[in-house]
Amino acid sequence: MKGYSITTLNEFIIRRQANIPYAKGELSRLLHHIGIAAKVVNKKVNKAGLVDVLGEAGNINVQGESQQKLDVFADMQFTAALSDSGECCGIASEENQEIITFDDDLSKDGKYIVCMDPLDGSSNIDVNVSIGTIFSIYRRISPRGDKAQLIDFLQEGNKQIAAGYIIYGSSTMLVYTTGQGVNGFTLDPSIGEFCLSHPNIKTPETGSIYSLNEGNYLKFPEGVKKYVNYCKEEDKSTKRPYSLRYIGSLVADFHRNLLKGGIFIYPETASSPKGKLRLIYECNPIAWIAEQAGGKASDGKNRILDIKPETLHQRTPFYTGAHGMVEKVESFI
Ligand code: AHM
Ligand code: MG
Repeated sequence: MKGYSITTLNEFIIRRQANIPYAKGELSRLLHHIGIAAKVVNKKVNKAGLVDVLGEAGNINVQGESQQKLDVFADMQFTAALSDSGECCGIASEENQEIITFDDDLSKDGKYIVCMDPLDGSSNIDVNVSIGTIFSIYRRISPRGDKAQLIDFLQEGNKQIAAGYIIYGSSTMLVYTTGQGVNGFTLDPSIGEFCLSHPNIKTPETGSIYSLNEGNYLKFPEGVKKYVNYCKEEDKSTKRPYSLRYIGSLVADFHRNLLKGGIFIYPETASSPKGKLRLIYECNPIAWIAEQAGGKASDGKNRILDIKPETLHQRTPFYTGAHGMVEKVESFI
């Protein structure tokens, strides 16, 4: 009987490294550590409901450990993995107001910084709906050997070295890019490895799904209202009316649209004039993946990846997905 061949995430990362001249393996090690943290967080996410039940009395579970909220747990796990890698001198996370610098000699010498949303869509945890982790890696600007500084984190998205997300869904997947296309790996729980399942992902040029929180319709800008109405109009030649699909978990909404063809919109609204989503650890990594898969990402007018961040937790309106659909909504705006 012939065995079947699989490509694990680590093997893939190492093969890719060979394509980059002078690569010394630092980025590969960093990605490898992100993969490990993803597996640990995945295990915890899978047990979330169970742990909550067991932990009800005084928030202490049967092992005597105090309960942590999953997003705090994910933040700690990814922070530890990045610190352990020795390749990363600091991180910015949705969970922390300020940047965190790793000040041991090895990490201070690290070339990279990481921006992350350790557990996005966390309002979905309690109801067993898909959630995700988003990450983005940059080469530092400050000199190696020094502490990481804020300027290392306020770089345009077009300077990203690697970006990706993990979706904890009906199966767990890690999707990432280093600027040579987008590849997806599904976690095979029986062997505990992310295995290449979606090589060279390309998103359809146009699609028939639109994803946004339409409950906010009355607060949308006029152009977005017009686009929403356009999505609902009957026109067989453009497959309209489109289907509305909205999970309320950016990673899950984006991932579905990436594979099936669609647009994700989180616009500015009357109550959030800058939108809701954060530029550096939510929009930039997703935008780069969209572009690498042949799609598009904008704030309605400008390319997301060209926006110069001014603050760590800066928000931006976000329109991303199939190229043709993002162009269309921009034409309404
Ligand atoms: P979070 O970072 O607090 O989890 O919020 C981000 C999430 C995204 O995953 C999702 O796209 C959006 O918030 C949903 O917001 P809303 O509930 O306003 O539709
Ligand atoms: Mg988030």
